[in-house]
Amino acid sequence: MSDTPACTENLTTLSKHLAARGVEPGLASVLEALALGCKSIGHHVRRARIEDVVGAAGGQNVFGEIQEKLDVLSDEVLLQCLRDTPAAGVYASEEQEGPIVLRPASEGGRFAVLADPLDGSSNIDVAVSVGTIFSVLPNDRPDAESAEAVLQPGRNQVAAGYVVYGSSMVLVLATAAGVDMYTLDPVLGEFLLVKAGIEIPTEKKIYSINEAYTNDFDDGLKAYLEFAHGAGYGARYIGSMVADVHRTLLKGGVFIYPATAKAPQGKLRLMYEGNPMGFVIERAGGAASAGATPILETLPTHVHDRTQVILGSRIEVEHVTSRTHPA
Ligand code: P6P
Repeated sequence: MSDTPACTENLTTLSKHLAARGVEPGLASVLEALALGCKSIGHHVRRARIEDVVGAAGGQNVFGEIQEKLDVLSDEVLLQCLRDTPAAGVYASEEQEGPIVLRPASEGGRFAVLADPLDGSSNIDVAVSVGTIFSVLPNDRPDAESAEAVLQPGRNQVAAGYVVYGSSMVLVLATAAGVDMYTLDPVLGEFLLVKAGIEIPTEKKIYSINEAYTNDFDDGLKAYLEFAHGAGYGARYIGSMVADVHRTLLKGGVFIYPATAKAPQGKLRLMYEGNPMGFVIERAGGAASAGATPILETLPTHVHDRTQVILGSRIEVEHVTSRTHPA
């Protein structure tokens, strides 16, 4: 046996690590399709100004919000990637009126994918980090052929994650085995594993909330902010959920998007923002609350339901909910 040194190149690709994690091939194919779609979306985000895809598309989404050109493009990319994936049965997104049945569970469409194809897209024209958020549910209910198959609590997710289009393209993926982080190597065109088994710090004096809405906050949340201000907390708020949650996952702290007078159910969407981010944070050892109960326990009534989000380090979430929702 020659004594040449072992290769030190990081060649642990997403596909290789999913297999090593024991992720079953059908689910792995859906996650690899989402990763492919995000590589394409990230390419367009980086070239947004060059390709003149910054700005409004001229239409509105189902909420009457102005659709950015890249919102529409990103949604089409994910949909195309999943149409080409036999295990993908249903697709739903912030940009779609309702869920789309790609193929019945009876023909192999065993998973439902819900996505916010490009979260925070209004930040693109000022080059702030944005991202794609995705949630994967089993498409195994008796009514699997119907769009309602996606109306499941977040506890049912089999995988969830996000890609941050920032200084690098970072994929964070949570499965039953844990939370892993990959960075895109632009030369290889592969997401390479950079950290396996991420665990969120149990506490960190950072809170992330849009304090411009303080007058709308309930007394409990105002009491929390008074506590944080007096206990030497730092404030960090980017205004792009993927960026704020990614920082919270890696450094600890708490991210809060509460109910306000303007958004009495909260602004963020349950199925493709609260649930996937809650799954990632809980799998990393943190907590994700909708106020009185965990986000993942919420029973959805509609694919576009909204939710409060209080997520991050377990101790930091408790500092908030013990004041907003005392036992
Ligand atoms: P606000 C971006 O528009 C987004 O949907 C999330 O990415 C972000 O966390 C939130 O809205 C920011 O909302 O009201 O603070 O501007």
